[in-house]
Amino acid sequence: MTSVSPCEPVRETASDISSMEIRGAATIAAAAARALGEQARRTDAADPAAFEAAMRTAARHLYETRPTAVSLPNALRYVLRRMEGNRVETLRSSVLDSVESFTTRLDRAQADLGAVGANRLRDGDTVMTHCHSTDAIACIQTAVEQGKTLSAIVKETRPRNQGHITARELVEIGVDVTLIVDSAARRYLNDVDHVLVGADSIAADGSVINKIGTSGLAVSARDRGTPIMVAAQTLKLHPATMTGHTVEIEQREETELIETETRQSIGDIEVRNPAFDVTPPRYVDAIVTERGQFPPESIVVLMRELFGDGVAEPWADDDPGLNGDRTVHDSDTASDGHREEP
Ligand code: RI2
Repeated sequence: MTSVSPCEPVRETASDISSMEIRGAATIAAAAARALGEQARRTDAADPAAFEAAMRTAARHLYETRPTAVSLPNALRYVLRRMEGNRVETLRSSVLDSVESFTTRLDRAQADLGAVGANRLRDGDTVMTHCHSTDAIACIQTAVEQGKTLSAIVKETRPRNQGHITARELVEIGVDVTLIVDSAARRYLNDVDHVLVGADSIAADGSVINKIGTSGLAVSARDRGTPIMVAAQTLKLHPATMTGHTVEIEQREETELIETETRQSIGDIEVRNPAFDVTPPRYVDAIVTERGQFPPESIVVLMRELFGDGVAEPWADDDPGLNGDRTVHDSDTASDGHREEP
């Protein structure tokens, strides 16, 4: 099997995803799909087999960037599964069509999800956020567009402070924002009507894999009786978890936490920087999707409807089935996939 190097836009997108220049599960998915479109446009393949091989190589390159957000393999799967034709030109146009339909569906899903989530928010409510999620922001934005006045307590979300992005976007849409350090969350939970977070992956058992710190926040919120709402379009459903696979929790660079010099001045320590954690379903009140809201325990029904029972890995030369190589690093499980819907 010939192996060609991915085109420049694919390599750039992959590098930007790894470095988190491109971040957020939905944004990563859209960028990966667009990069596949660029690969299709630029592939100068002599025959259909060479074209397909080039597409698979590009998809693998993108797949290997970050392991936790299932939106990435789901996006790659959506595009590659619709690649069809027995001429290079037909294959190319099928990829370009599916990239376009994928991004259109993504936008529509987020708008529909926003409307569902907005119904849970009442005029005058205060929401606590963690990290930055476009799905979560969509709920708040729709509620504001409906004429509701909302306030937000925004956790800064160490180590990369994505809370600053949330704060800026919420200010732009007219929400009163209070920024807090992560460790102040419990203190402010009494002032909050909802905890609202996004997700990188949702497992078949309803576990939510999201930015590190989500699970601690959920436990504290449950203790205070504050409802926890997860905004996650179905692109975040992880179909491989239906067959018992688990989700790898990304470990990022130590330097995100501490500068090398400071670390050396402390002495011989280990530094761990997991990017995500797993919130068990018992701490989650509702998973809000574009298909409606679900108690976490029933998300598997939607997952079966969307993915069936099997999940392929169409970027592998022998397509052995998704995520066989992915291991779990957390005590709870989560998983990966997508059939007709992104
Ligand atoms: P949307 C982010 O991960 C956060 O964990 C966020 O909750 C999740 O992606 C979903 O984002 P990271 O890429 O798809 O910042 O809702 O590590 O935008």
